[in-house]
Amino acid sequence: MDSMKEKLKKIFAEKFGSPPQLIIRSPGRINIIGEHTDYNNGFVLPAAIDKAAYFGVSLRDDNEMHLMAADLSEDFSIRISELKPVANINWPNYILGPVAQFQKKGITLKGFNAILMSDVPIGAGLSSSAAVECATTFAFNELLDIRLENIELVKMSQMAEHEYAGVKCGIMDQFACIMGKKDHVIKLDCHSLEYQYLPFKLEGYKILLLNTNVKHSLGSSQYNARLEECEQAVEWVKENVPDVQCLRDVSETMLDKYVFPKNKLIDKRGRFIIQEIQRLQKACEDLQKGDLNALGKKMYLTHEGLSNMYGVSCKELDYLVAAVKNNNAVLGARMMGGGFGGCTINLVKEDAIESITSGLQIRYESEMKLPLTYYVTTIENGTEII
Ligand code: GAF
Repeated sequence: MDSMKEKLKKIFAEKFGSPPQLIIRSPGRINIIGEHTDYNNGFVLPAAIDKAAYFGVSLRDDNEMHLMAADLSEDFSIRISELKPVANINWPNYILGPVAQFQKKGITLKGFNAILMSDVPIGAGLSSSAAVECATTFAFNELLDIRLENIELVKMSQMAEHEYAGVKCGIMDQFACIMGKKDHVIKLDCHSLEYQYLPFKLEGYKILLLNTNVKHSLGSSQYNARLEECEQAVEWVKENVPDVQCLRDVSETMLDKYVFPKNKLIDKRGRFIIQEIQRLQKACEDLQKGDLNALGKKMYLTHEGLSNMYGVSCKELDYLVAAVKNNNAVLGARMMGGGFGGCTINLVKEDAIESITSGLQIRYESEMKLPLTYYVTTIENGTEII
């Protein structure tokens, strides 16, 4: 963290003449279990991690925004009065989107200079975009002393993703990013937004992320398609059970009666979500009992469901989960995040990491024709000033 901060300060001073007024660290996230449940008003179990976006910013006297993505050596400028999503490059949208959210609240921002650096791998399913959105809302809330509550910043960052990145995401990523707490996972009820921090004690085990290096960008249209499929399932149930608002309110018996006869695919999508919400509740009990074995088994079940029922995996993710499934040193593994690429999350015995990764790298690269990268990650605090 310190070296990123020093590097950012130096680049900022070289580019804009003085160091930034404020530097924010804003983390990526993992999710232990509870995938695609957030936009169905279910529960999720995410945590903020050691990989993060770093955002240095200083106000200007005019209304120009001068942005730089230091890792890409790319610049971008626009006047605040001309704010709109950018079509040909992605990264400015994760800063412009949050700025637009302040404007929507009637809060006019002044111009600013900003530099972005990040060690959250892009397209790896670790929410590199939420990290930047949250860094931006958090920074302006501080810099202009706006005093919005953290939960408001979470919602603004989520809306930025909807409006400037075109992904109708749930609230999990931005919530985990801003609300993360060191060594704890967050059990979040995505309906009421009530949450609870559960200690995540791994004793002898580590969280290993295996990156397929399949960029999950293709997934954004499929992500929105899954959202619509879930809405369709709810609509069919609602015709018969008017109280139902979301899949959280639907039972498998209701699917049997009102969805299965109409469309088998929509039934499978909905059934996965209902089972996943229940699985998460049980997984939290495992965690509270310290039964990591039982938790791990549920992670494998989640993967099976995401792959066979929800249809958001890919051959590379399936390969990596299958490769560790019968290994006694691995308690659980599954694809993580939106899907169609990105990382698997694995709970692995610390002393087995070296042998697992070295063997797997060779096999994966030869069979999938892609490099396999990996990160041993830790759970850290959410977005903060550094
Ligand atoms: C992506 C989304 F941004 C989240 O809101 C969540 O739905 C996740 O996919 C799947 O659980 O990360």
